[in-house]
Amino acid sequence: MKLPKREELKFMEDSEIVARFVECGVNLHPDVLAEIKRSPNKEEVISRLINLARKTSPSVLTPDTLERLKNAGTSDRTKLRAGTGDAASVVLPRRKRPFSCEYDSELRIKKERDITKKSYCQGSIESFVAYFNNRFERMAKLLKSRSVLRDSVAIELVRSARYTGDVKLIGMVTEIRTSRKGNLILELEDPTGVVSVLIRSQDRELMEQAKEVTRDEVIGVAGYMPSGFEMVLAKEIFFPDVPLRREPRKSEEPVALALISDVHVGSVQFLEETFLRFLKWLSGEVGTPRQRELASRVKYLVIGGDLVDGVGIYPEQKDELLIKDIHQQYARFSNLISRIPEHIEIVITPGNHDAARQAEPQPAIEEEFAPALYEDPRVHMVGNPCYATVHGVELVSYHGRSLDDIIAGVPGLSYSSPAKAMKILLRKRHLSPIYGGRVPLAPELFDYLLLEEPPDILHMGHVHTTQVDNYRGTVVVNSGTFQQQTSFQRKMNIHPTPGRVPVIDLHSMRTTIMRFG
Ligand code: D5M
Ligand code: FE
Ligand code: ZN
Repeated sequence: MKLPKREELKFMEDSEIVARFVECGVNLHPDVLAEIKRSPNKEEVISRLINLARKTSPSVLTPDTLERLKNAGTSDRTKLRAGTGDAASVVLPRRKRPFSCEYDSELRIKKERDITKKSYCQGSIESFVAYFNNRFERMAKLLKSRSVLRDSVAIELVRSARYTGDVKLIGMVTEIRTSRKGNLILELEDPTGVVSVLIRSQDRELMEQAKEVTRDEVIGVAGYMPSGFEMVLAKEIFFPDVPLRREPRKSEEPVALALISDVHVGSVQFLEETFLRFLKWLSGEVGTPRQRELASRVKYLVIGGDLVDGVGIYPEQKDELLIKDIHQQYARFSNLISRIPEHIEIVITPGNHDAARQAEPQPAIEEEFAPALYEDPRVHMVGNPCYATVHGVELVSYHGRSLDDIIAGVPGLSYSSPAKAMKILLRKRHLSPIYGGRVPLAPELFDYLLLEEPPDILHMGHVHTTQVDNYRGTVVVNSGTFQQQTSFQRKMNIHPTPGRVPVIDLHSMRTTIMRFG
């Protein structure tokens, strides 16, 4: 095979840079091209220049436009020196407009449900009391709206007045223990008191249900208080759940939503080739006619956290990092994102590997670490969880860290079927109920993790396994990863499914899993 000469290689690189700009409808002045090539951080400079071009829409990106970028107060890390000259720019033909361009964007991010820039959390005892009160009140209201629990009473009543007979209660589970005889005892608390609830091991069906109960969630119990007994004997347990007959909302327009997460840029296991194939498909460059048709309908992309691998996330992580600087990791990520076609709107939430507060709810990734993402007019940088309406369809996107606790705590669950764990969280109407487990919870005055309304789409990631399911009309999606199995995951017996992307047609609400791996 004949190897390309040095000049040819260099030419390929130039045309690649030029093509990146042309894809966004901008031609590049040769001086600017030369400037980009001189820059020590090409990745970041290219994506930031593309962002600038997107905002100002010049037909040619000239040294003058560059000057404006410099004056816009960008950080020193990415400043470019502008050159001069009047050589002709390189012109390439523009691509055909994809189908989804025919429809206006209809994305509303519910900022009132986003913690970004409004954390009041102080971490004091009082704030924990206020946080759990907010959770209890709102969850109790959800439970009370179920007809079966309308006649529930305050715990104080069964505790004080030597109560006997049938009783219905709503309370927060403060403790779960197994008795010597194998019965299950739940401590249930409401603002008026605490009571023990006994689930007998011989009540097989009830025991099965009770296995799903976790600490700090709010449940309803129907039971019986025998005379002279200190505990309520449970007959039934009620989770807030999702109504059985609920008509899921649909979009009038035939547009589609792609969901990804856990890209882990910077990790030696990041599958860049696979990710590039995904980007090529989004751009309509690869795939069967049907796959291209679907790509042309993708109008939204949600990225549910773990954009990069981060630095110092776990011991010995350094050995598994290809890019060891967090800024550089985000620069590379932004560069990849800048290749996404113009017409796609992008929602980005943080995960536990990202540069954001670790405690949930997480505010958006900090601007200082990912300036290019903030400059990109197509990108919405939001918190975790994120609540949004897309063409009338209610979407909740949550990174999914609580799945670790649910999978570890509920028997019969595994990392290979995350949708089961996600359905349990839907039944609990809470994204991250357990305090003091693996998920750090911030005691905000408002519980941002509570699912007040059942969503039409529940999106999570974190477990690196793609799976799609439906629970009572809610599309339940785990969007997998673009990272190969890590040594830690090998030890934990976790087998990721990288390169699979769920795409939801918002009109039919059908999901297609695209495979790029
Ligand atoms: O999580 C990637 C995968 O690794 C996900 O399946 C959870 C699992 N994981 C992460 N941390 C832990 C701990 N501490 N225990 C058990 N399993 C874990 P990522 O967030 O991408 O690192
Ligand atoms: Fe991850
Ligand atoms: Zn994660």
